[in-house]
Amino acid sequence: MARDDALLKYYNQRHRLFHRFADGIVLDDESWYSVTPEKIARHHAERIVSALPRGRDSLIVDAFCGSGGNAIQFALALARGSGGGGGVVIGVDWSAERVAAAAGNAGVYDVENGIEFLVGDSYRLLPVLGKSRVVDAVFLSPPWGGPEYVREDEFDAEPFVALVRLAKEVTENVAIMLPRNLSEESVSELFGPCEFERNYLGGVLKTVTLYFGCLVGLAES
Ligand code: MGP
Repeated sequence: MARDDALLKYYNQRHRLFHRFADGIVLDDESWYSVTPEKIARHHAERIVSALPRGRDSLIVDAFCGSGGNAIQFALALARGSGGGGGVVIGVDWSAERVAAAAGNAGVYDVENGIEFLVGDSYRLLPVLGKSRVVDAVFLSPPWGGPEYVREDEFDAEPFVALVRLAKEVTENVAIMLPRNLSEESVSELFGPCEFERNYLGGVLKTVTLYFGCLVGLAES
């Protein structure tokens, strides 16, 4: 890690990514720069879980689960009963190695029983899951093309319009995490009605999240 200058800045933030980093968290190169920092992932989870129907178990699909940063927080929020019930998370990633790391990372947070991991392409798996399970929410944190996204003045989210549409065929309750240089003005034109949220860490803007369906306009944390 120390040999790779590009990843060193993420390594230096490792306890912000996972506060239990030292207990055995494993990340591959892509996860270092794309995992959601824990406080932001916890916020996503609290907000989404608290918006789901009460009185029954919920199913949340984390369609690009990577090394598990968001899936772990969803499982913790469901276990805390933040939505009034329990439930399960399905985490999907195309990389078997990354899924194995995510499963181990879930064990570090004692939520390995709260997450079912699938290896595969979410563009293919989402429609299958939608037909076979009642999915309450889909969370999307897709690859943005690497850390170079910041070089553009404005991020073009058009390539993700079809992904959001695909997820909405599974459930109206969709959230997608996108780069901080996405302009709020472009969003309604591209994605239609949704809520645009800026995610700060230590006063610094890190990412933005768009919410759809019943996830709009709820809990602050
Ligand atoms: P960053 O801009 O690469 O890092 O990513 P940072 O710490 O803001 O660096 P700085 O030098 O610009 O200050 C910021 C956050 O965006 C990361 O912590 C990830 O949560 C998220 N992120 C970054 N990338 C490249 C991706 C990506 O490709 N996909 C997803 N889903 N999230 C990403």
